[in-house]
Formats: sequence, structure tokens, C-alpha cells
Amino acid sequence: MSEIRRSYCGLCHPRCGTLLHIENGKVVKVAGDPDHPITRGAICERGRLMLDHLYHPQRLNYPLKRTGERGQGRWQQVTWDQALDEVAEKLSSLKDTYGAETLTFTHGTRRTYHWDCRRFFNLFGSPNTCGVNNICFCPTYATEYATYGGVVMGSEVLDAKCMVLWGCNASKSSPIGLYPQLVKASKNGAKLIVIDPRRIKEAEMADLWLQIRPGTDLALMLGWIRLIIEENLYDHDFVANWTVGFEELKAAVEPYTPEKVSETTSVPADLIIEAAKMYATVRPAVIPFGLGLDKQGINSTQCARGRAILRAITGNLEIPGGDVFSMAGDIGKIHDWEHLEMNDAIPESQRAKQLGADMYPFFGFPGWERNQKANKRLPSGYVAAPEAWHSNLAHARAVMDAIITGKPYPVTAAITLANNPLLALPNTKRVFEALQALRLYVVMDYYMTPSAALADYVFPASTTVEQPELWLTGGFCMACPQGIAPIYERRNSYDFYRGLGVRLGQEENWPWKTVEEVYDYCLEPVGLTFKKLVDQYGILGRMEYRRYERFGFGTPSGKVELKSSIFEELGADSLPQYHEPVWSPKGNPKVAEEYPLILITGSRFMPMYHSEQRQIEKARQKVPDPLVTIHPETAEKLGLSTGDWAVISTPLGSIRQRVKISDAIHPKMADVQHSWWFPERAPKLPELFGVFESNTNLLCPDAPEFCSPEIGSWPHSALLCSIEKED
Ligand SMILES: Nc1nc2c(c(=O)[nH]1)N[C@H]1C(S)=C(S)[C@@H](COP(=O)(O)OP(=O)(O)OC[C@H]3O[C@@H](n4cnc5c(=O)[nH]c(N)nc54)[C@H](O)[C@@H]3O)O[C@H]1N2
Ligand SMILES: Nc1nc2c(c(=O)[nH]1)N[C@H]1C(S)=C(S)[C@@H](COP(=O)(O)OP(=O)(O)OC[C@H]3O[C@@H](n4cnc5c(=O)[nH]c(N)nc54)[C@H](O)[C@@H]3O)O[C@H]1N2
Ligand code: SF4
Ligand SMILES: [Mo]
Repeated sequence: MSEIRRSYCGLCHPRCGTLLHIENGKVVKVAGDPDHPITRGAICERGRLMLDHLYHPQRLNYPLKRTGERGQGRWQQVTWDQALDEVAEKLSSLKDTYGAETLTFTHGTRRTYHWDCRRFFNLFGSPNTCGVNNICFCPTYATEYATYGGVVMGSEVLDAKCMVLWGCNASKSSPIGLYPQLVKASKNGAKLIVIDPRRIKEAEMADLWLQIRPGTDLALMLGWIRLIIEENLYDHDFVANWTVGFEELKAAVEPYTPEKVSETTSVPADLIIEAAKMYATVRPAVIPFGLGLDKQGINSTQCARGRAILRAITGNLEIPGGDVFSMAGDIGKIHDWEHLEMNDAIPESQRAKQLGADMYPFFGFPGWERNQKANKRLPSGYVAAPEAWHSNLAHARAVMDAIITGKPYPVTAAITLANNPLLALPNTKRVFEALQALRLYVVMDYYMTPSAALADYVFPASTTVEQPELWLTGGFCMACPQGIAPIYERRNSYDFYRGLGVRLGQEENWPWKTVEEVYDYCLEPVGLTFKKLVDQYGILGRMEYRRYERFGFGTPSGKVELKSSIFEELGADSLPQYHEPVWSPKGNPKVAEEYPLILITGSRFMPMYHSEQRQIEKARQKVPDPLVTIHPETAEKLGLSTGDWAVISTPLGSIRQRVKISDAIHPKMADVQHSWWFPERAPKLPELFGVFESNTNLLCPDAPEFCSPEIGSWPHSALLCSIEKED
């Protein structure tokens, strides 16, 4: 029997619509769904690997319980009931001894529901969920809420006349979403400015390419702001009526003359001026999100402020073809993720124990609570309330330290779901030491990863085609249909958290037996069920621009805060100022002597998604080994040729990767791929899938002096390294 069923791909964020061709109960082909209103039949090179992933022989299909020593690769297959019973019992006992804050959670980029995790933790009473958010999107998310009470989820690229791609390599990172839009807009005559230390594909099609020295973007932004004010290119009406702090901003950017900024950034002064003028005068203009800013450590929070300020003073916020964040129409009425998180359930006394909040004042409860309060001045559903998942976390380093030292209190248990902390978090050795020290470590994943291999219990996760999902983006609420029933004993994360929750006395707060029932509840306010929404694919938001004219902005002042009152109240810099990265030729000439190359890591490449796809043969045929890219001149100086194995070192450690030579990178730089491990290697210590061999995060520091003072964003870019040929 054969049939075609609708489903979706979740191998990265966009949730592209797919059609599953099924024969005798088995999926034999996955194609794009041409009727999908957003993705219209497109799927990318990674999406085409869905079948290989779905039936991969190394997939986890049953819960496993550790039998030998931790990390020795000895497991016993157990039932879901047994595994959940035992984990719940242990959590309960650890909570009795040490308090709820003894349980932590590590997360990666949003891959699955996540509000279920937050709900579970709020009900359990632990404020200590932590993970990669400090460097991924959240400096942007939390900071934009503080600045204008919302976050730009969708720049209206297709209608823009000028696009600034700032630290974003969309052709590699967003092949179905942003990239085709850039190409289309560019063909229609929109200007493109690319600010990237590498000559990426987009730089080759750009009107202007600014080859910036990594980590100096904030200086460039402040230079642009100064010039735009000085040359009278700002939107006078908007600034006068809808912003606060303009005069203070003007004073703060005074030192950032084109000459000075040129010296800091290595971008020629005339190019700085030309680009600033182009951005300010060719309207409407967009600056989409780019991780190149979020992942640069010390300046990252203020880079997000700088970008937000640029959008505001040029009048590009909330206009057609600009950077928009409000939602109109029925979408705003749907119970969203923030609603499901149950953030009111965690008592004040437990909030106060959040690890890292004493060091980084803006990121945890204090910043989030202020953003929440400001959002409440708007009519409900106008702009989504800030999700705790995205902007309210413990700091990963503080959590790892507490696990290892027991200070300020013992953290003894951790759950990891949809994350690979040994690959994703910086300072891998420290993370390893922490995972080893846990009394209880629980992982839910698709595969046995290096992190999962250290767990006490491992739960098998269902693939997106085996589970439904309600996916809310800025302008579209999408119903993603479950294609097939989960195979073997794989389950979704809701089943996992509900299973634990009901065993830990949270039953009344998990009234819905399945995740579909949750979505029916979410859709009640708009009179739909999940099934009905699937039939119509989703609800498209009705765009309504400049709604601030009716309601103001969701900030304490109701205006765009060029000078941030929330930052000021929390003791953070209320106006951006540039700081030299800690490891840089200028910031630390002594370190630079030994480590002369500027290191950037993690530039996206296809078909891999972070640490995934390493076990998928077709993906490994394309990228068999980890690659470090250097300039031909640099290679020659170091006696390196294409394909050589090289040792890359920072003061923190050394790794090995294969040499790729390209003149798209500056001679003084090295670009190192991230998240490499080797599923073909021994699944136990000491080798642990080769996780200590080519993993970039053995090189990246996370100590406070490297982190942004407001949020604690650590650097995965703008560092220093040395490279030599492997013996
Ligand atoms: N050096 C360096 N480090 C970086 C970065 C960088 O640029 N340079 N980038 C950072 C960024 S931006 C991010 S977002 C992080 C990413 O960090 P992570 O999101 O942790 O990325 P992965 O390493 O792919 O780990 C995801 C794990 O979740 C599993 N998984 C995927 N989907 C699901 C699911 O639906 N359910 C369950 N249970 N498991 C699932 C995968 O099999 C994989 O093992 O890495 C960060 N780390
Ligand atoms: N193929 C693939 N796609 C992905 C992912 C993946 O793992 N693989 N991960 C997803 C995730 S979670 C994220 S967050 C996004 C990120 O996707 P992007 O926003 O595109 O981020 P990156 O590719 O990390 O870096 C973007 C650019 O920043 C540049 N850069 C590095 N340092 C600096 C700097 O100091 N200043 C400036 N101006 N530029 C700098 C790099 O050269 C790179 O071209 O990608 C998503 N898409
Ligand atoms: S862009 Fe590719 S990997 Fe991401 S959801 Fe779409 S098809 Fe899947
Ligand atoms: Mo990310």
C-alpha cells in the first residue's frame, strides 16, 4: 500500500513543509510540499537527508540505563516507565537533600518544544536552566526588548531597498529562509552592504563589502551613528516623538570619528562613510540578525543595542520593507510559548538562587522581569511577551562551577535535551569535568553523542516527522503535521517532561495527555483545533505597521530607549561603548606574539547543523574531516598545503583540523569549523568519540573577563590562535 502524507522537516529552524511517500508503512521518499504557503516545495540539502536520519542504524530507539562506570559505554535497555520512575525518584531525593536548585538543564538552539522544559523547571522550582542562549540570539532578543519592547523576527527583506548583512552568512546558514530573499531583493535593485571579515558569497554580490577586523563591530556601529547624526541623516520626526536619550547618545558617540573607527576596525574611512550614508539614505532598509555579532563575547550585548539604535534613528522600525516586530490579527490571541512556560509558578525565593545572576545583571530574572513588566503596558497580543526560555537563564559557566565545587550550593543533577554540551559550550574541559561530577545526568537525543555517553539514563527522541508541532514565528503560526507514528520507542519531549512531571506531583499542571491536546488548548481563543489548523497549514498574521502610534513601545518610557533605563537600573552601561576584545593584537600584544592569528569559529557550512549529521554517510562524503581555513600567504609562511593536518592552539588548548586554503579570508585570520566529533570512534572514555581531538570549544574561553558584562556572552569569535603543521 502506498500513500503520501504531509509532514515537515525539523533539521533546522524554518520547519519546511514536506511530503512523505510511504510504502507498506515505511517512508521511502521525502520531498518538499509545493502547497506549503511559506516554503512552497523547497527543501535544502540537509532536509534531503531526512530519510537517512529517520532510519539510521545508530539511532537511539529505546531508553538506556548505564550499567558500568560513567562513560564506559555499558548500557542496559529499560522501559520508559522504569527509566522515568527511577529518574523521578532520584530527582525527588536530591531535591529533598539539596533543594530544587540542585537540578540544572542544558539546552542548545531551539530544536523542539522547549516551553515544556521551562514549565517542568518552574514547577520543580529550579531557576537553573542554562545553555547556549547567552551567545545565540538572546543578546539580540533580550536587548531589543529592553530597547524597544519587541524583537525583530522578520526583516522585510523582499520589500527593502537596502540590506545590511552584518555578521550573517545566509547562503550557508539560511538556505531556504533569508538567502533566497536576499538574492531576489538584490536582483530587484536593492542595495546590499556586507560586513564580514570573510569574503563570503554574499560579499561577492554586494554593493559594498566591509572586511572588518573581528570583534570591532560595535566601534563601526558607533561610527555610523555619529556620522548619521552629524550629517543630519536621521529621522527627525521619529527621533523627536518616539525616542528618549538622543542627546546622551550623541555625546556618547562623539569619539567615534571615521578615522578612529577605521584604525580600530581596519575598514578604510571612506568606505565607512559611504556605507553609513547608504544605510541612512536608501530606505526602507533592514539589518537582519547575524550571529557574527552575538558570538563575539565582550561587545556582543552592546552590538545588539547598536544595531537596534541604528534601526530606530534611521526610521526603519515598524515600517513596510523595514525591521518589524509587532503582530497583528488573530496570531496575537493564540496562547503562545511564554504562556505555556508557567513562569509565575516559580517562587521568588527560588528565583533569587539563579546561578550567574550576581555577575551578569541583565540576563536572568532581573532583566527578564523588567522586560516583562514593560511589555504589560501594551494591549495583550500586540507584541509577544518576552519568553523566559529566550532571555532568562542561569549562566552555563556558573552552573558548571557549582557542579564541580559545590559552591555557592551543590548542583548535582542535570537534564540535557536537544543539546550536545561538550560540543556547543565553550571551555570543553570544564564542561567535561562538570558532567563527570554529576550525581544524576539524563540525556534525551536522537543518537548516542559524546555528551549522552556520560549520562546515567538516555531517552530516545522522535524525529520531527514522527511528532506534531505548533510553530509560531513573527508573522505566521504554522501547524506542522505529524507524518508517521513514532517508530520503536521514540517519543517527543512533551511526553518526557509530562512523564517526569506527573511522577513528581505536578499532575494537575499537565492536564493534556498528548501534545496535540496542548495545541488544541493554545488555539481555543481563535476557535480552531490543531487538526483544523493543519488542514489550512496555519494562520498568516496581518501586518499592521507603526502600531506604536496607537500604543507606544513596550519599554518603561513607552518609547525607543536609545539610553536604556533597564540597563541603567541594573547597573549596566545604558549607552554603548566599545571595548577591545581581550585576546586581540591590540588588546593583548603579549598573547598575540605567541598566537598571531585572529581566530573565528563556527562559520556555518552545509549540510552539517552544529554537531549533527556526522554519522550520516552522505553528509560525511561531502565534508569528511574538520577544516581550518587560512589564506594562501599564511599557508605558505607556515609551510602548510591543502589537506595537511594542522594543530591549532590558543592559551586554553590545542586541536587538529585539516587545512583548507582560500583567499576569501584575511592573511591574519583563521576560520575553524565547530562541533566536530567522530561517531565512528570508540563510544567510551578516554576516546569518547574523539570529542577532545578537533572540537573548537577546547580553544574558546568562558571566564568573566572574556564575557559581555550584561549577559555573560562568551566569545566564539574574535580570539587569537597559532597554527602549525602536525608532526
Ligand atoms: N565554537 C563555537 N561553538 C558554538 C557556535 C559557534 O559558532 N562556534 N555556535 C553556537 C550556537 S549559535 C549554537 S545555537 C549552539 C548549538 O548547539 P546545540 O543546539 O547543542 O547543537 P548540537 O551540537 O547540534 O546539539 C544538538 C543535539 O540535539 C539533538 N537533537 C536535535 N533535535 C532534537 C530534538 O528534537 N529532540 C532531542 N531530544 N534532541 C534533538 C541532536 O542530535 C544533537 O545531539 O552551538 C554554539 N556553539
Ligand atoms: N548549515 C548550518 N546552518 C545553520 C547552523 C549550522 O550549524 N549549520 N546553525 C544555525 C544557528 S543555531 C545559527 S545561530 C545561525 C547562525 O548563522 P549566521 O548568522 O550566518 O552565523 P555564522 O555562520 O556563525 O557567522 C556569520 C558570519 O559572521 C562572520 N563573523 C565572525 N566573526 C565576526 C565578527 O567579529 N564580526 C562580523 N561582522 N562578522 C563576523 C563569519 O565570517 C560568518 O560569515 O545558523 C543557523 N543555520
Ligand atoms: S532549511 Fe533544510 S534542514 Fe532546515 S527545515 Fe528546511 S529543509 Fe529542513
Ligand atoms: Mo545558534
